[in-house]
Amino acid sequence: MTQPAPLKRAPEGFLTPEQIEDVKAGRRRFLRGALAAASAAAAGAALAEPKGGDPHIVQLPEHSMALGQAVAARGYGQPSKYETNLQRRESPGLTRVRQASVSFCPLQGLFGIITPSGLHFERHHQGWWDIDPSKHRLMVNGSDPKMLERPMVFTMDELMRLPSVSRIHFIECGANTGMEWGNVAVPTVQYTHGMLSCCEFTGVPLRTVLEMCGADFKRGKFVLAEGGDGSSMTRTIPMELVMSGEVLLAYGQNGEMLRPENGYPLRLVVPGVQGVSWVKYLRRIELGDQPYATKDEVMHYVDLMPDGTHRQYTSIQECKSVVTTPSGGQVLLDKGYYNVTGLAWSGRGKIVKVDVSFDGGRNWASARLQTPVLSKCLTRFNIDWAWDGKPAIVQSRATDETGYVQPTYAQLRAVRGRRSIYHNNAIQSWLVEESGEVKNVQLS
Ligand SMILES: Nc1nc2c(c(=O)[nH]1)N[C@H]1C(S)=C(S)[C@@H](COP(=O)(O)O)O[C@H]1N2
Ligand SMILES: [Mo]
Repeated sequence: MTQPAPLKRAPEGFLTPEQIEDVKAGRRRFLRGALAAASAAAAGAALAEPKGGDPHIVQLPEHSMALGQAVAARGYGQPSKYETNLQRRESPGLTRVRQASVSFCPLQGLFGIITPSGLHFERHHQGWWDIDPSKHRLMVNGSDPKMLERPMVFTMDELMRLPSVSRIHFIECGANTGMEWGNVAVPTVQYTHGMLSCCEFTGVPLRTVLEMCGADFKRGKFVLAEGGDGSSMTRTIPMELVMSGEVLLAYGQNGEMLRPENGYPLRLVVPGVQGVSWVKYLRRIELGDQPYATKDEVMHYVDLMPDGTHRQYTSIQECKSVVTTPSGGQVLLDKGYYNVTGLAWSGRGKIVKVDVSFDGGRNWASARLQTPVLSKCLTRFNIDWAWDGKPAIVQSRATDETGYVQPTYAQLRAVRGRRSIYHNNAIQSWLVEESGEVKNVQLS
């Protein structure tokens, strides 16, 4: 048996005396002159080369020895060049034109619960705009003159003077996972569940603005929200949600102004409700006494039931979860320990439990819920797994504070059939093959 070579480490630390001399020489060179940064980098590069081929000699890399880049080179910070694979992606052939399309959020590559603004999924019906905030207006009116004493038109500056709140909420398109109603359709969690994002939104409670306008809260039972893009996106919001103070006229997203793709400069935030009601480029709010039955509530965003009828106004996103690692398209390199992680959410409140199965639903164990666990917000869960290298089917099943448990495909299809588009919150299954490859599967 050969003994492992002793680690050659100088008593002063991780440098050999020879390397320390090199560092000093490099510093002298660096201090000497006008081309300081360039020469220091060169010195660093030289030192990073292995010496004498002995891998146990600790070599300082260039980035520990030389000056980095100047601050001004990066006005608005960008991700590392090594992270360029983490992108929103379009599902090829999903829509006829790219202006009425979706880009999916790369859930498999995110940590915690916050979606970076540049990776927030996008859903546009008529393309996105970068609207001049100094020209944008929000009109607030009543369906008849008595509904609201003082109809008003607000500039962005006027809205941004009002008392504001910041809250973290998920937004999920009602069509998320919609391609999977019939059978497995897409390979990765980005495409199965990526019409989902979660940000800190900042804005003025809609209730505050309605109060300023002298709204008649006895007669006013619904509001209509209308967008300023070509889609004329209009949605009815029930007053209970508005009166709770949760519905926001939002201009902030993750600490800065909304991104153009996400409705800059003003969007409605309707926690727990499907994405379509989070009207972007918001230009008008009307208070009324009945639902508006707009095109986006009659022709679209209705649930086709097995008997051929359509279910309307099913706006709340029911409790749902998904394992993001391991998930479709990933490869486990070897058997042994894995931190299995995923996301759970409910449009009705907080997540109280997430169970995970590794054998297709025969046995379940409770995952650790990571704090914060917030209402109508993504909750991150983690659970330990020692993979024995045999085929496994990984699933997660969430329960929310109302006691509702996420259904299996069999349970969901018994009620909803297989031909719907919206509101598929079934338990997702990932097959881990012996090779370590992970595939999207459905258990019948
Ligand atoms: N004005 C306007 N608002 C809109 C839409 C739109 O096309 N126009 N799309 C809706 C739909 S269907 C969804 S799922 C969400 C998507 O929001 P996001 O693009 O910020 O992810 O915005 C909603 N609000
Ligand atoms: Mo949507």
